[in-house]
Amino acid sequence: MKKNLVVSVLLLALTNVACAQDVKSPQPVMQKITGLKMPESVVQAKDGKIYVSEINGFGKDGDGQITVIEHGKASIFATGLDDPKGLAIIGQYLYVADNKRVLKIDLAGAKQGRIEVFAAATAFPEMPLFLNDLEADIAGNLYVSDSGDLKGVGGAIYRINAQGQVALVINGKQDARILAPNGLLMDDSGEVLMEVDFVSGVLYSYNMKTKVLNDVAEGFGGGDGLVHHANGSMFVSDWKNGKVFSVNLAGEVKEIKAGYQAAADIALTKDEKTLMVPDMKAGELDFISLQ
Ligand SMILES: [Ca+2]
Ligand SMILES: [Ca+2]
Repeated sequence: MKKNLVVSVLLLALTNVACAQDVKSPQPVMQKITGLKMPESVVQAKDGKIYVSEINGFGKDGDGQITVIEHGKASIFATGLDDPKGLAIIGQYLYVADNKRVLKIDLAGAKQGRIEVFAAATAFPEMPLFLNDLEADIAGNLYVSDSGDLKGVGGAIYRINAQGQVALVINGKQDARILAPNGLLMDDSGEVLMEVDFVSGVLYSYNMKTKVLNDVAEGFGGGDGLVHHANGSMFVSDWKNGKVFSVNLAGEVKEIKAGYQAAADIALTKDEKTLMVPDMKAGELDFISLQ
């Protein structure tokens, strides 16, 4: 009962974020995209273009890329990345968690497609091991999860300000429950960060002001993507078991789709009518209608 109350309060705060955002209907629900090279994350820009990060060879540098999907057609947008994972858009820039660094790519104008290192590995307080999800707050800070060795050692979450300066938010040395943080979700206040852990499958909320870490829900296996819908519910993907779940305002967890080979970092379309699911091992981007 107490847990449900915590969830409701959190979701209420998160609802304000979604309402404040520009919600348009740029593209209809699309056919599954196939032939992607180990897709990990996806994001839709305001103009309707969908960007997908592709790891390609796992642990192989230089062969990662970003694909753009426009009117159902996929084409390569940027190449030469290492193992790109989490994506976030701030203004006209696409930020990419590229294994041990964070990149910034111009989405428009004369420099479209230009890649810049926004936060190098050396900018982190400790050398990152496996940078994974990216999340922006309304003030323009980025949050990035480091999933460590993916077995429970070296996990951390960092904040990167607009100047590219990196600060530790929380790590496994401070709280033993921080094993392999993956999906991140920021609330409207900019104070409460939700995260789902890839090792424990637990969904946490972390109040950065009071430094209290709360267990919100569990059972997400290899927790990966984490998003919030304006109707109050959240969606969580389980990479290891190929499933996508919804979590309602009461904190109740429901499986909405199974059968993926590896359901990676999910995202909503701008109109919030569709959930986009990169199936990493299948090399596909799937679309789940939420209507
Ligand atoms: Ca690679
Ligand atoms: Ca991820």
